[in-house]
Formats: sequence, structure tokens, C-alpha cells
Amino acid sequence: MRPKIGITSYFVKKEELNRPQIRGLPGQDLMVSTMDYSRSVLKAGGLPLPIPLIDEVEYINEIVKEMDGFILAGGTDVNPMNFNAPIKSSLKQINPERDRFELRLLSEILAQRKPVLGICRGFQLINVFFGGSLYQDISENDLTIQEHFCKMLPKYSPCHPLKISTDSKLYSVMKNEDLLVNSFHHQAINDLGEGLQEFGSTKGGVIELIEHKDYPFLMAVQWHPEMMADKYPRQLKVFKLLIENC
Ligand SMILES: [Mn+2]
Repeated sequence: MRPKIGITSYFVKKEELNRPQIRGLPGQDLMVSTMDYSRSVLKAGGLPLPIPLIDEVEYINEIVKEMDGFILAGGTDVNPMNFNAPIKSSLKQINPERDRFELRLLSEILAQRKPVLGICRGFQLINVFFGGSLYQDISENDLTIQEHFCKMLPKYSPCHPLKISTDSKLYSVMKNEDLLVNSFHHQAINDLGEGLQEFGSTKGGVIELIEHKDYPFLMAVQWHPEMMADKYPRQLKVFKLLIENC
């Protein structure tokens, strides 16, 4: 039996959809999940199951019980109000409903001791969950001039190097400290959350790989391995690691 992997999705409100609508009818909210996550999970040996944003306690409890592991996926910015910071003009689109749902979901995932992998927004959300903070825009961090939102490149294309620690779980499967990763984020970790450990960062000091110190399997990456896995099969190991830990 393949482990069932719940994948969080975009919640696209009807107000955000411009006409002509691509799918659905006027007045309908949509759940959107990019195919790269599901394809990568399947290829890595898991059963991908994108999950809708339904912010109800019973639903959350049951979905966590039902799944063997979770991916907190990419998406819009995390609302700085979640870490008690004032909103700055550099902030891009936020979705408070998704923040609230995913923070509750993560809390239940941890309560039921299920393995979890965070990607991009998921990486940032995990940090905020544990009491950490974010740079609302990476330019606030004047350590780096490196571009981290490489929209001028194809989705799979390496954008910057990353050094990972030999003590990390990821190193145990990658067998290499030096990775080249894509990059589609403009927020970044500032203060690290309680219990989290940094296991990889750029030369400029941008944190891109974290794990929880005590929890059985909680790993998060700032880049998008699901977009790279086809062209760079080594990136599939990120998903294999999650699945091995289910
Ligand atoms: Mn980056």
C-alpha cells in the first residue's frame, strides 16, 4: 500500500477570478493544486491526495487520521499578523483563511504525530507556527543581493547554490552538501521558530532547509523540489524521504 500523502491546495475565492473564468461558474470558489506535487509524490512511491480548505475541526481531525503524511505546499504570502508584525508595503497577496486552516491542520498533524514536509509557503508557515518570524520581503535582509524570485527562469532551473549540513536528514539521502535549487519566494525566515533547526542556507544567509529537533519527521525546504524532480531526479529524494518516514 502506498502511503497516503495529503497535499494542501490553493483556495481561490470567486472574487479573485477574472472573467472569462477558466473553470467553474461565476460565484464558485475553487480548489487549485499544481500537478507537480501530485506527480512527484506518485513517482516517489506515495498516493497523492490534494486536500480542500474546509476549516472545520471534525474534518481536520479525520483527514489527519486518514493520511499517512502531509505536504504543506506553496502559495501566497503568510500574513505577518500571525507573528505580530505590522504589514509592510512589500507584502504580496495573502489569504487569511488559508493561513488559519493550515495552522490548525499543522497543529493536528503534530498532535497525531504524522510526518510533514513543508515547501516554500509551507516552510514559512511552519516557522511561524513555532513562533518564528519572516522578512516580508527578502530585500529587508541586506545580507544578500541574490535574486530569490527567479521568474526569468524556467520553473525547474537552478537559481542559486545552497549548502546543506551533513547532520541533516536530507544529506543522508542526497549525499552532497552542495545543492543547486530553484527559487520562487520573496519572503524569507528571519527569527527561527522554537525547536526548529537550520540545516541549510545560502551564502547570503537566507535559510532554506529546516528540521524540527525532536519531532519524528518535520522537514521543510524553501525551494520547489516538485518543479525540479523531472529534470533533476535527485530532487525526488525530498519526497522519498517523506514517504520513507510514513
Ligand atoms: Mn531561494
